[in-house]
Amino acid sequence: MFSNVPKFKTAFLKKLEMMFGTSFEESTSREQFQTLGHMIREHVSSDWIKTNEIYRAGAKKQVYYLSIEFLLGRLLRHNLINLGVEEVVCKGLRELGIELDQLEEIEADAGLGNGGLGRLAACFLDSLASLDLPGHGCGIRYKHGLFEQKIVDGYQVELPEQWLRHGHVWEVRKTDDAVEIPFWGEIESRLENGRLVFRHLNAETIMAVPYDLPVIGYQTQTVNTLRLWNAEPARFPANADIFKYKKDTESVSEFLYPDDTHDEGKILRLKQQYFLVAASLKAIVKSFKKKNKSLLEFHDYVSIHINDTHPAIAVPELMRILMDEEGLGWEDAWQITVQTLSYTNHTTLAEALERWPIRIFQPLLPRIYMIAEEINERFCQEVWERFPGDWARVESMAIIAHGEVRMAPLAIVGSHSINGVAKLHTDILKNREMNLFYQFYPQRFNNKTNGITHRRWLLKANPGLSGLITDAIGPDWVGAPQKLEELTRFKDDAAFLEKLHGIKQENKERLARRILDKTGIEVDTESIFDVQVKRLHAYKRQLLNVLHIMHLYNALKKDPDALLYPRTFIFGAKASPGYYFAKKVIKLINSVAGKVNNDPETKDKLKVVFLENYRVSLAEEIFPAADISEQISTASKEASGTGNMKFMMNGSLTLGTLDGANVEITEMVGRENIFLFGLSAEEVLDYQHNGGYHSLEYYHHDERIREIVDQLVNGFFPDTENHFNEIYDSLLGHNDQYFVLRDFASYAEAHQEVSRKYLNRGEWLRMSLINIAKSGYFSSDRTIREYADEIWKVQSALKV
Ligand code: B1N
Repeated sequence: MFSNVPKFKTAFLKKLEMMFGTSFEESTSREQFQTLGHMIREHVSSDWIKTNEIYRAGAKKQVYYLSIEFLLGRLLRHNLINLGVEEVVCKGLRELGIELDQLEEIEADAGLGNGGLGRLAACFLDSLASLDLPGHGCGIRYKHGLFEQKIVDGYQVELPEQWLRHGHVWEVRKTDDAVEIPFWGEIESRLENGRLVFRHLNAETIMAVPYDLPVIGYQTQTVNTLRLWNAEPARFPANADIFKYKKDTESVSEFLYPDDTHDEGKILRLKQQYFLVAASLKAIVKSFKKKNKSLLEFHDYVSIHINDTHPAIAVPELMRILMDEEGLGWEDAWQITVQTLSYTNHTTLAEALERWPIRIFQPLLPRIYMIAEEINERFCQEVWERFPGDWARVESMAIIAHGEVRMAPLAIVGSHSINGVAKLHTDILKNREMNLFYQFYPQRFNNKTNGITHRRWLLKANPGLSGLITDAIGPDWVGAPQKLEELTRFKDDAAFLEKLHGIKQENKERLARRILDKTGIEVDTESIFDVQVKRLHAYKRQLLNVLHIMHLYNALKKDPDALLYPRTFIFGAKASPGYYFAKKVIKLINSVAGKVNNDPETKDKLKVVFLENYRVSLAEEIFPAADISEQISTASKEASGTGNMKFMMNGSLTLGTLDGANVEITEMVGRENIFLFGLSAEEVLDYQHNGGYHSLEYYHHDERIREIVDQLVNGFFPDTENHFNEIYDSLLGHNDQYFVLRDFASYAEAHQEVSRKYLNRGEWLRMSLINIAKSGYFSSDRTIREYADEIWKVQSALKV
């Protein structure tokens, strides 16, 4: 039905009639969108079935990527591209008078994630399928994804997100694969035939119903599965309040927790974690059993990855299944568990470390707690034997201590591989945060630098640039992104560079229209588009950016020629609803925008735009239009960052600290093709351990800093008396934990360098081209190959 335009049109019209009993003329855009979605699903169904058959019958190992978040975004265009039918569909629809661009907008943006961690999981799914690797996602089908952000009076307001309001065309409900998950109750142990048998009594059970989504690889037959679990009532208990029971069970998959890199510690979150893990492991074991292999070979057929510690409960849960349900002894079960599981750490921030009070954990998951205790006892014993008398070591490595279950130690002890997400991050894990574990299990630690799918973030998001690249070096880069390197041939080709410029301008114009439409602000597309889009967090230092804008404003007021080149600063950021400081920074950005954009003396040189409700679909319009990518976290705090890679791939130049993957971006492009500033990770960690930083000194000694910091509290923003006291206090009262003032001068200098470089268009474009050419390394295809070869030991299912 997609083989040519006439066939597509006929099939489309027929399908539309059948699905909605309406003529094309009377159909709505939503009906047209649904029709197309169903056609695609039908089209892939035979490949989906075939893929599953190959996996079921073949002796190949399967990988399951357990993640509490999958930030998918929209799938229509992505699926069309991967199936290689985008052109046919686009043309066919156009002949019918429908624009694919507009139909695309009908699809809800599936936002089942907070930020980088969830988006990484989505990029990995695309790479797994595109590389024909047998890898599947396991997650939760949250009824409400990350909240929708509105800006009211400059402040963030959260609304519940409603992605399922009109259904989700891509999903298939699999009622027959539903499983029951027990919580609460008591554990009875009995000796039966010389063996201890455990029974879970008086449990409250929740039904986990899977919804499967096809994960379509790029121009391949492979269709993998993302399985999202929905929580539903199992059996209505007699003599109980059934409304309450229904509400309580459904609440487990109701909301995504909106805390990026912060642990909320709520019981519902632990329920979600066990719900995801228990349901997924049940399904995994069931499908393994169909192969009729001995359980002792489980790890030869199954690899289970735990994305951060959120699914770390897989360690005791797999032990429970192998022992209580399958009858294995501890030693065998433990061997299998460790060899099956692997774990990625995504942050070293202390506030993200998951620890559950025993008083919550034990009653909710009584059998799991018993097993966790035994894992802990055996592990502490081992530590003690290797380091006799070293109580402090045992105490700090223990899985259960001081009334808490610690999830990172649980994940480390129960996995054969532990990886960080960028070289610097992995080094910090090995040498600092997880050093004792590294000493204990040196061979388990390894690095896997993050990546992004170039198919969504370049091919799909930036058709202009992709076309130029294909014209220049042919289409092979889509399957082999490292081939982008061939673009370096054009670094001195003025005509080519001008084309690159033209494409950037078009993308900037498109974004400018979006900005005008959404905010009413008119921006100058000849100005430098300087962009910071990411979650709002103190360590990411949006505050440094906005304080610097205040400084530029002050400078312009004193000297109209102070700015070397006009700038448009663009922000997009959601703050966790309970994160008071972060919300104040959003308000500050909007207050500065109000001031700068409306001052006749500055408004033609300086613009500040805050785009509300930053999400995947908006991101796809922003990256292609950016000149500058702000990656300005306090060094050592950003584990990797992945936005940095998306910008680079679209030809933006990074203005950043040597943090996370910025370090490797610098290695790839060379020091001369990036704007670096600020303290190194080493220096930051040294200050943190040995002291020696006094933010007041920077306040007193730098006039520019004094002026802007004072403006936070001296009535400079007329309508916001006292609004920024906390920000002021964070900088001076609490000694500026994230070294904003310490890095200010260096940051301002780097900005000047940006303007100087932009004045030389040829040189700027050459730098931009080199960034694109070197970005292939940051494709998640490279990352996934490394995981597949070095951690999971899985091979392409199509290779025999
Ligand atoms: O994971 C990304 C990295 O690129 C980012 O640097 C890192 O900050 C991010 C608890 C997290 N780390 N930890 C989280 C998210 C949700 C949550 O509830 C922690 N996100 C990251 C991909 O590696």
